[in-house]
Amino acid sequence: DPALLDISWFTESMGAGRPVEIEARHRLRVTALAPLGQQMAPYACQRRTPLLHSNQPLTEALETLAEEAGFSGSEGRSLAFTRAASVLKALPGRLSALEELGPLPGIGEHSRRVIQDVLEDGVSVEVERVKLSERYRTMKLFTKIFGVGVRTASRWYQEGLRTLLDLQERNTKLTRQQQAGLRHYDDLNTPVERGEAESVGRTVQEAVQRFLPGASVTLAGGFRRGKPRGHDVDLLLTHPEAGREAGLLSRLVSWLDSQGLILYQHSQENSFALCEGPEPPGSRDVLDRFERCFSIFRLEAQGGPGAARGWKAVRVDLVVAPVSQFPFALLGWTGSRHFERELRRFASHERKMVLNSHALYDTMRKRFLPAASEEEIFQHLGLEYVPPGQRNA
Ligand code: DCT
Ligand code: MG
Repeated sequence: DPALLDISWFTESMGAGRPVEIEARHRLRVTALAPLGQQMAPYACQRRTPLLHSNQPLTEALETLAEEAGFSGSEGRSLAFTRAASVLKALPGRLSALEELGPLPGIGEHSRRVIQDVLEDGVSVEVERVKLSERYRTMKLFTKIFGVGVRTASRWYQEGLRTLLDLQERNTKLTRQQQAGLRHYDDLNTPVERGEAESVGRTVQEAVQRFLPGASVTLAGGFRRGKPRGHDVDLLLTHPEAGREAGLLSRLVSWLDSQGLILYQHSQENSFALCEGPEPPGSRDVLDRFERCFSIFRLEAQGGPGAARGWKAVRVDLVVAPVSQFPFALLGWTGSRHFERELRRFASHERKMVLNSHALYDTMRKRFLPAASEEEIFQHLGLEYVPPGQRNA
């Protein structure tokens, strides 16, 4: 019972002279807390992780270190901090002492130290130092440009570039995508509100009906998990009759473009073929293989920063999935990133299956396992269904 877990209010307000009651409450505390480490399932996809949780300062500190490790190319270290943060997000209440954690899976020594510092001092000196460091700040500035990843940002940093102005003044070679990213930097780093995402969804839905009546447009990503704002709009397109979706994306994007709604776009074709068999896990970003359009929409402003100008640039990903792959695409595109990573790890390590956004492959029985819904995919994996709002790992 979550209510029993946080009894610090009780211990703090305990007066003297009531020893019997105190002892009874202490027993409660012990029995309520001891199983916590055992109750916490090792994979994030076995846990329920709500959007709002009680350990924000701790998870923020750990996620800063995860980000910093990613900036330095230490993927393993980054993952360790991400895992620790994810475990804390699933705790039923606020952590007030490190001991309460017990033998929780996935929280290593370094993470424990950070947690202890934040619990005791309110901040971690290590995290504060990272946040102030020139390298971290520059990497953050550069990787927030659409089309700039860690490798490019790192190269620029090594070349001595520090500001967006540096990029322009020193005539740094930029891709068309990065140029668009720089041009719309402020807009693209202003959160997309749910209302804006829904508005983009309606626009796309209306346009899609012109070319393919009956096709559906689904808002995935963080918004499907209940987030009130996000960094982009992730839309999945499909049609209930197999094959009808072919050719839809290029016609859709051309039309949107002709209406002046597209500020930037590049599309890629579907490169996934079931007959090839499954790809080895981790061989390539599996989300890359649908017919997909990376775009920047020109959204009529509904107040907010773009109001005076009348419009705002918004990042939109359009992804087309054949209906047979749709549940896999929906599961893969709903996230969170860490939840997805853990689902794939669980599938491979615990079930000898390969899961990606197209299909689920059973390597023991050497066959694909079809699914008509997300629920069926969880069933194939022998996992309890986790609704989107609880996938905020
Ligand atoms: N995804 C994933 N692995 C990746 C990239 C994406 O599993 N390497 C999934 C998880 C979420 C979904 O795709 C959409 O990605 P984002 O838009 O980056 O994430 P988000 O949760 O929607 O976050 P935001 O609210 O910031 O857009
Ligand atoms: Mg998103």
